[in-house]
Amino acid sequence: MQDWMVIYMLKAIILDLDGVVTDTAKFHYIAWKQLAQELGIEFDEVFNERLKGVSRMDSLDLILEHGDKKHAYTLEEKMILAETKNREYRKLLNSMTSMDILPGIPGFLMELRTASIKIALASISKNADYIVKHLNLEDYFDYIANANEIKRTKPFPDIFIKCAEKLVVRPEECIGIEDAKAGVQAIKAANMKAIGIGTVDQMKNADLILDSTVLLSLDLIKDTFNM
Ligand code: B16
Ligand code: MG
Repeated sequence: MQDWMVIYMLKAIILDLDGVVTDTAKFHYIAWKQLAQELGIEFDEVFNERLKGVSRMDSLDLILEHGDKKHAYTLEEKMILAETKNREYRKLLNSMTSMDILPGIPGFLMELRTASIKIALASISKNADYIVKHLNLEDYFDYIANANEIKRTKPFPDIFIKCAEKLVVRPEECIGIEDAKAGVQAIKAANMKAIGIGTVDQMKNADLILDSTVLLSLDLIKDTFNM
């Protein structure tokens, strides 16, 4: 039988964290801005947008390049700079509570639980566990990917494939939800259906585009993907 004739059952939903479950961009912004100021680099909210879904070290490289300081630091120095930013960032994360969960997400997670659909978290943030704990959401996730164990970051599919393996489901039985272009690419490369949270322009490769997490529902997913 041809693959396109197969109707897969929906067995798992794999969510990105930042921009899907919560919004840490404002905290990243404050912490990166502080570091950029110390380094004499201009940093604003427009530039901060470019760092969404980008790993910590890659974000630092982009900031240094933006400030014409691409080759000004050794790898060791860059690691210290990234660690300095992370310390500030974690201080800011301490203020997070379940009030910081994005609209619609608690109800959606509960709906998935009730329907026995597995849930995983595919975030490249090395602070993912810490954030999930602050949001009081630990009990919802069957698996939280450990970014330290993922060699190739998004747009490579590795983190989504790892989640499917850990949940013991086929990629075709999963739906991934992302807010970053590289994240949507990673989901598609993993052979999963992708829901993009954002504008049509940013999310054009997603199979379903929603402008807010508040619109997420199991019925909509089942109708859209015929699963
Ligand atoms: P950390 P996601 C990403 O999370 C953020 O969008 C991005 O801005 C951040 O630089 C990256 O995590 C790394 O975060 O410094 O905590 O390891 O969207 O993949 O959930
Ligand atoms: Mg994200």
